[in-house]
Amino acid sequence: MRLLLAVLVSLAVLPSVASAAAPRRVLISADLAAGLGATDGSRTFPSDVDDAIAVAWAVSTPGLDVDAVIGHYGNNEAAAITRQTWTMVHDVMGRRDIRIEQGPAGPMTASAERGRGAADPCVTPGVQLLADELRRAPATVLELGNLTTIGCLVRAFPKESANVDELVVESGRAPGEVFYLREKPGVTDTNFNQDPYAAELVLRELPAPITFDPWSVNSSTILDDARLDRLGGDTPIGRWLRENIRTWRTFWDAAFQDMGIRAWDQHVIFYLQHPDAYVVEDTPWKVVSCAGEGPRKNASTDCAGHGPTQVPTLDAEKAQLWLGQTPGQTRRDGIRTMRRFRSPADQQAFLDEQTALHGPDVVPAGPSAAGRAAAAAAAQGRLAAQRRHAAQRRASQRRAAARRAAHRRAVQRRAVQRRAAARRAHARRVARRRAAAR
Ligand SMILES: [Ca+2]
Repeated sequence: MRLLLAVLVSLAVLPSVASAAAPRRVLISADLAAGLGATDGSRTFPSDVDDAIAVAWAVSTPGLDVDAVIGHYGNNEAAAITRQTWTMVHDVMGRRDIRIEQGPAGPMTASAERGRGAADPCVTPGVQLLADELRRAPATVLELGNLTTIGCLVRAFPKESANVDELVVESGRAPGEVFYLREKPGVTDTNFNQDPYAAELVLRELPAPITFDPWSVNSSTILDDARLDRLGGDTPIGRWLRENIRTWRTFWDAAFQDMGIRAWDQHVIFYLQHPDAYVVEDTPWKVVSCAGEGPRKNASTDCAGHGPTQVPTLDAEKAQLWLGQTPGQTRRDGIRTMRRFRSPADQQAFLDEQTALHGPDVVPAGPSAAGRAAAAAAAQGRLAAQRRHAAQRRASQRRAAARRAAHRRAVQRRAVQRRAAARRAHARRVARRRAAAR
């Protein structure tokens, strides 16, 4: 997810699929911190909740087969995050078949600067688990936080990293894009900024396609209070999520008056289920360094939003990831970014399916009217989405069939022409032989 540096609030924070056919095998790396407070003494704000909603949604979705979740530093400390992931996935959702381990507790940047060794953040059960799972079979990897886990995989397990079939990441921005929320600046791309070193390593060296869920998408949609009040319906995970996002809602509302919360990481989950719901483009990329001198540190750099009047929260920004055409860009096959929803109906489906936590583990139980309404809404949302995607698949199949038919006709036409030409040439040879015989 994404996050933010805060703004008017002393320190706000926030950190930050395939369908039909066989389920898509998925491994998730995340900083799932819903319900956690300030555990390291340096924070005064609660932790963002989007990873929890995203992971619960992925685990509940029939088209996704989640085999492992790695908990790492970001929205909170790695150990607390990993414990919270166990609680939610194993205890509340009852999915003890999903393996969970602790990943990096800090950025690769630091280890790169001080040289590797005992404090190397990559030496963790979580990075090992990710490598083990990839050795077992290829999988799609989702990164809902900073890219340290994946950077560690690339560096320590290059062979296994070749088994990533696609990496989907919540991070990035258009070139020069300044982040505003309710017209307030000062927010940053927290996932990228926590470890630009690992992010650049992954961009350069991971062989798989990488798809980004950038600011224009991840900040685009608010889960409003009415939806949050019925998130997950009358189920254990629904009740747990509603309980554990309460503090964050209060905090967020005070900071941004959003009347709800932003759905940052959740786009990664919806994209896997409905890739056609977004406009996705191949993109060049560039890491823009925000390092600078003087009391305002980076006020003279090219980073978006920086300058003599920049808000203080951007003083700590290390670098920005620009996805799009820009001087000094790097281009590599397979780097893609979502730009926006394809249509308002797609955005509506994103909200509806997420609110229902669409999936077999989330069957609203009991006689409550709210539960029945949520079930009906969920069923309707699923049906509408299935119809829409079936229609898209049929249209796509018709176009492919038309292309194949045209190709067959062209091949047949050329074959007929070749045979006719051969017959004419043969007739000419026969005529010449006869003329010579006479
Ligand atoms: Ca996150």
